[in-house]
Amino acid sequence: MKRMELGKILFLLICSSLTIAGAVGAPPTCPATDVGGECGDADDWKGEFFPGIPNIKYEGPSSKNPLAYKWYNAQEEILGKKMKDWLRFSVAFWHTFRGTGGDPFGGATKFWPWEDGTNSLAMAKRRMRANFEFLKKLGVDRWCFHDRDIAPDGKTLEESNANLDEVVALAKELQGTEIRPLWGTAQLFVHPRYMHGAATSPEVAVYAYAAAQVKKAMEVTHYLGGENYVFWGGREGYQTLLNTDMGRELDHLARFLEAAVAYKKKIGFNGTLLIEPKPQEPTKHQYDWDVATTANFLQKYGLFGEFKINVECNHATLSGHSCHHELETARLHGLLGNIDANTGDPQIGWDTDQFLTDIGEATMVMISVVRNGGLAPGGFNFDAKLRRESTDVEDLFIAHIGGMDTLARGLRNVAKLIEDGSLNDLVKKRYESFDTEFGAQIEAGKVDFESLEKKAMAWGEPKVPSAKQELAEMIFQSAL
Ligand code: XUL
Ligand code: CO
Repeated sequence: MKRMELGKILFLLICSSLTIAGAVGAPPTCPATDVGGECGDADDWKGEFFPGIPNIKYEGPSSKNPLAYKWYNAQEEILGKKMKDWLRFSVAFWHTFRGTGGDPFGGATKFWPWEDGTNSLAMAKRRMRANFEFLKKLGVDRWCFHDRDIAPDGKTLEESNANLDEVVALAKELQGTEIRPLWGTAQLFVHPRYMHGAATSPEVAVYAYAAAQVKKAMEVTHYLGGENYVFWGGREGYQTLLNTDMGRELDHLARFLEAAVAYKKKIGFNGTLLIEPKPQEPTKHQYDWDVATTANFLQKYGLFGEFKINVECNHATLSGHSCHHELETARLHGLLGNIDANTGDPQIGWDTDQFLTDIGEATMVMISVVRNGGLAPGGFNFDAKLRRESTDVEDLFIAHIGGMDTLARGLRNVAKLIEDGSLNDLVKKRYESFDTEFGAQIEAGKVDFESLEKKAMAWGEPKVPSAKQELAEMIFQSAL
């Protein structure tokens, strides 16, 4: 075949697949023009958003009801605290109420009945009402949001702020006395102005715009009684070092965070500031690569003590660590503040943001949380979404119930491991040679190289015992 013809065929194939991708998906179930129907351009909504869904209750492990908790029993005490106080669950507004099921190869698959296909203020308010009905039915009293998830961008910063104020006023009313944001944040990665970064953009006007957005997002988080504020630097990184002054960008990021600390104090916001590491995606390299990198950054710029870390499990695995490793690293630095509870897929190399269903992983996560004495004022934010193919409203409930039960089961397993004590004994035994007088002197920093050399000569070749890894794994498994 001639090259020209082959090119033509390829071109036609590409065009037809693009047409297919563009055509997939039903129209919104509630078109914006449907003014006479259930969803007009007002934010009101007749009846319930989730009419077939009851308030979710604990029914115990033998229950077969998908709309009930089998392991999460909010008021039950485990290891000296109520389950609800260990777990402090939160719903992520962006996934649950703005997730469309779209991916790079296809558009939306989810058209919730209350959506009218617009990003209007009226729609934002109606969505907020759906959010609070969802939280109440689930029995969860925390939620997390980005400024631009909950209210539409305006033509100017002033207009965006006014939109946000209007939606936040409604959220405040709907929160009542029970519900509060676990954390708020500013979305500094979707708008094209942030394509080179926000705090690390080489454009000073972008740096200023980002600061203004964070200032406002901190104000509304404070106003809503939020307990934390998150910085996730999705575009704070680089695509190539050939065009990047990394030293200058890191300095800018530190100045930006210093200014945020100063503003937090100025407005009397007592919430914890959290940095959420992620190694890459959307940038090729994100500056807050993992917990250790972030801890070092905080130390270098004198910000230690002002920030804690929000560990996201799927980000942990993207950086080549386990979630447990990241949690333990954060905990040992005194930086463990919050968990974005999700998981990745071992066969897919990107941030799939799935609900955690692996009981072993959940147990390891809860080992760190229990060692940390809990997460408060942080908690578990379900930064997790339904699969593209899950399109029923009830799937939103099932996914959260599953995630909550998995972590609750992890907590119960930790209690079993602690009660049994043999895993703890195994670890303790491995280090018992340091529980001697000489070992204690080493740990106290009182032994120099000359004394160590003398001991080495006196003791001769050390007898090195087994690590007992398989036994440790067997004990761990027996608690699941
Ligand atoms: C992105 C991510 C964000 C942050 C908040 O990977 O995790 O949703 O949690 O900006
Ligand atoms: Co996250």
